[in-house]
Amino acid sequence: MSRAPSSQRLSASHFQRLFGRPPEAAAEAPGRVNLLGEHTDYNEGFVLPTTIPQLTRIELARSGDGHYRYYSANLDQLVTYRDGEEPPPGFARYVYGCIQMLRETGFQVEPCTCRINSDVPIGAGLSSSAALEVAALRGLRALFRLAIDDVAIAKIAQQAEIRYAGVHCGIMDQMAASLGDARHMLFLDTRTLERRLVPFPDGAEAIVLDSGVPRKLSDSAYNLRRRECEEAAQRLGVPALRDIQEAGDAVKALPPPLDRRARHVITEDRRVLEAVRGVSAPEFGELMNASHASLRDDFEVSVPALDVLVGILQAHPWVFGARLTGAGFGGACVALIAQGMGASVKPQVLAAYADLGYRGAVLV
Ligand code: NG1
Repeated sequence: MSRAPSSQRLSASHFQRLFGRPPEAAAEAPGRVNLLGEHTDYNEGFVLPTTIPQLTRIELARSGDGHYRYYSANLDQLVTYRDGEEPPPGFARYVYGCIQMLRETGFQVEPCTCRINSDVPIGAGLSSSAALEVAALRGLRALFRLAIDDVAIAKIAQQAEIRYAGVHCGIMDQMAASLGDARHMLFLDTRTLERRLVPFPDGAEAIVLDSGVPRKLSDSAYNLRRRECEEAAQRLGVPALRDIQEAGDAVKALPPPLDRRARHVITEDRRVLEAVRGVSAPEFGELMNASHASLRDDFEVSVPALDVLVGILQAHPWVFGARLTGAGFGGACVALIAQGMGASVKPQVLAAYADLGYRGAVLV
């Protein structure tokens, strides 16, 4: 009989102390970082995320007494509610949303208890919410033996995020957490959900650095960008910007800033399609650099600190390319670097960033 790793034994006994019974099921799901394809998922376009080593873990059991009890080890917080009640906004709302969505989809879910523990950084653009949703849905699938596949888990997780966390997001994060892996990039068509795991360019790996700038305005600006893209698509007479392949005369004739917004989405989709043709690490890096310029100039979602950090990364001899990742307005940068060089690149880049008065951090 194999022994559980010590951290698992510890948390299982913590679960027992919390709820007076051992867990009946356990699951986990990773955070993600997007290499290319930013602000394309809600335009039904292409994305290229990979998963990160940090995970959200969940242990679960039936509660047997009509109560739902969710414990967050990170927050040391226990939230309790009964059917007909709603938990307050926060981590419990994500689990609640997943259960509500499972029921709406026709699955039977009984009241349960769960313990959640995560090392996915929160609010850094690494999709801690998708990791929690997918971990919760995997755990509920195991506990109640639900016949539900990984794509359905991603779709239900996305609906939980939209309906119960109030974030009108695309499906990239949940698909990455449910179907991605850390050794590959997940090439995903967000319209058809066709997907393929593609290897990293030879001799390259990804690192992620936090700019230290919180993503304050991102919710309202994100929704504004969505509306601008929808309006551009409508004026161009297509269901979504994904349907335009060239930033030609019709795009140029759009009123500003819709012309620039559309140009970003169209060129970004092309960069993803180019990247999965099997390009070299330097070519992939060039596509990332072009993506950052487009996010900064056409989509206008960068901030000075992100431009500074990306500039330092791009100038480093072991870096093939770098750009902001996630929605923007602060948060993290992703870089493709020579394999095995992270231990020297990360401190050198952060020291140069600190010399300019900023305080960054290593995320991956
Ligand atoms: P981040 O910023 O990593 O949370 C957000 C959206 C994604 C995608 C990117 C931009 C949420 C939960 N996720 O990601 O779906 O649209 O922005 O490419 O809002």
